[in-house]
Amino acid sequence: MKRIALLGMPNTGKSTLFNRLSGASARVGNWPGITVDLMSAKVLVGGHIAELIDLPGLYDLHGFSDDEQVVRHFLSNNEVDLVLIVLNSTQIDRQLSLALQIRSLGLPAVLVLNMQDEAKRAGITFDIERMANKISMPVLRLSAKYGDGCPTLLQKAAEVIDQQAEQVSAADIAKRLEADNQIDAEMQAIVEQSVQIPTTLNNDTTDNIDKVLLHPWLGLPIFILATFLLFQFIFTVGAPLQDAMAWLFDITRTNILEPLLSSAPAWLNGLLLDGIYNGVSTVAAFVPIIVLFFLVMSMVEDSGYLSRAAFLMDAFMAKLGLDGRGFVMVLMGFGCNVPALMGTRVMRSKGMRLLTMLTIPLSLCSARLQIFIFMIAVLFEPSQAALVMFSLYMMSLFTIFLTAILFKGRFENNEPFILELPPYRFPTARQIWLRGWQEVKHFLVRASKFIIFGVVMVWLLTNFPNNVPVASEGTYAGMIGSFFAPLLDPIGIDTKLAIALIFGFVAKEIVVGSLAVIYGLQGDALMAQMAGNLDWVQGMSFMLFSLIYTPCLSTIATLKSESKSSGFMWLSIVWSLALAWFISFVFYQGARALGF
Ligand SMILES: Nc1nc2c(ncn2[C@@H]2O[C@H](COP(=O)(O)OP(=O)(O)OP(=O)(O)O)[C@@H](O)[C@H]2O)c(=O)[nH]1
Ligand SMILES: [Mg+2]
Repeated sequence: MKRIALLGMPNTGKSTLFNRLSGASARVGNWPGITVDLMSAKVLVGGHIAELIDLPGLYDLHGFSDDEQVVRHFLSNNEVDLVLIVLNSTQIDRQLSLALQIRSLGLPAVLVLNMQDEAKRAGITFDIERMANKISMPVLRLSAKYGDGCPTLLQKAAEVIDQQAEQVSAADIAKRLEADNQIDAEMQAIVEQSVQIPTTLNNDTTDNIDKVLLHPWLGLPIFILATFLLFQFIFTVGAPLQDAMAWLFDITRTNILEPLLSSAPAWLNGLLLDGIYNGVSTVAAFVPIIVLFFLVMSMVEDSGYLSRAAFLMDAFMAKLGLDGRGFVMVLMGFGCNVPALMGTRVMRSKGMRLLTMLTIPLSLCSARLQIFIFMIAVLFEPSQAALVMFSLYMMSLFTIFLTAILFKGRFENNEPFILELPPYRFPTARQIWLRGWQEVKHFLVRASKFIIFGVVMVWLLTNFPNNVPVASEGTYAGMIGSFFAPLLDPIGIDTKLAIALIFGFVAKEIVVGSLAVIYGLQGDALMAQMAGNLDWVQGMSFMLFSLIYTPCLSTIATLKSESKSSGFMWLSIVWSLALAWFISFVFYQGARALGF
């Protein structure tokens, strides 16, 4: 099978083109460093079935960040039949150097001048014949986002592959990667002779927006307000959808499942309905909110505002031993901590990378969001919901900053970094849809992996031994709860909550499902029962603990694999457990002392 690799600088649209050509859904975003690992898919090129490979962006073939090494390692170990060099046409004067570096490897290549739509708007024109002559490889114009030029690209790619006499071996490439060349002069000559760039680029819209959004003292308040409004929006639209889902699951149970299972043995009935169905449906009711959350997230990621957030926070983050990129990883962590941890690969300094990785698990991910939405609905008035939610996000940031300050001495860093501010963009409906669908799939995979396992375990622990009342002190769950009571009593967490927390260590998605199983109820009945059992101080203490302690096993596994150190993984686990307990303790005892 032929192998085609996409190479280019970060944020040039490689993954967008990959998705276009293959129909896959690699993650796309207006931030350099979204792709950190290989992704491959099959495509039909001329008469060949080819493997198309999306790679992380790189500034330099000889760069030494972890994601640049991924590319080098790939080229040194795989025979490649064609390289598609993807450039951002509006930055051709800076990006052509990489194309020349790649050319010097001697691989068959096609130069793809992407983002033609933006180049046209900026008034940049290309003489592609001339450029092709100069650079001695086919050159073509394309817009991956809108799909213009893709058929021509496939045609050209097929031609190049067909003409190719023999393959360059990976070992040869590895050798050539060692050698360095001087290509600045050649690059200048090509740009001068075959590209027309207006002396002043008309990037007016972006500049005008930035005048406001990057305003020295309005910038941050605007950022905070915008974040607040986005969450407010997600709740206002999402909460009724969630209610509707819960109601649907409820009537399905009473009208269909209960009659259907009425003749089954009591234990089976209990396991299926009070265990699996209650648990899974309580969690599944959150799907609309999660989808909505990621739709908004995909718009934010594609807008280019992340880089502005990095810019606004950079000076502050530097005081904490981090930089603006760390803040963006934390924002990405609001979606899911795992890709955020992998996103730190763009950092070249090991110390900075580890310090950032230590803070990311404290970022309030969408799985924890479910717990909070649920507990807030149980314990607070609807009018208070947004404020409580917002305070939890602030708490998440506070613990992140605190962690960085406390540990910055241990992780030295001296990496200067230059922040690029890409133009503002708006995702196409197709991009938003791809992302939303991707997240739903991810959720379902996790659900089948963790949630069903979790709720069945919780059901077993709360129903056995079966000579005592369900979920009472005498059950296995009760015994575990009593064991941890000396630790959890001082922070107001009772046995039922304790069991949910223990399973929450596996994945936060289990927590709400476990509560449903432990209480043997779902929907409104569950909420009413819990509201009667807990007061808001206990609920808040539970939320604080859930917020801060280790998010899930996947995060732990990623921490270990990215840091290549079990010691670091344990540091993260122990630190977050200790911090979670301490903050819950201070809150709970403080609130009680004040008479709440
Ligand atoms: N206007 C315009 N935007 C594009 C085009 N192609 C990609 N983009 C946008 O450019 C941004 C970066 O796209 P990605 O596909 O994630 O870029 P990448 O090269 O894979 O980036 P890394 O994985 O970080 O190296 C996204 O906001 C895309 O929507 C295009 O042809 N025109
Ligand atoms: Mg990419």
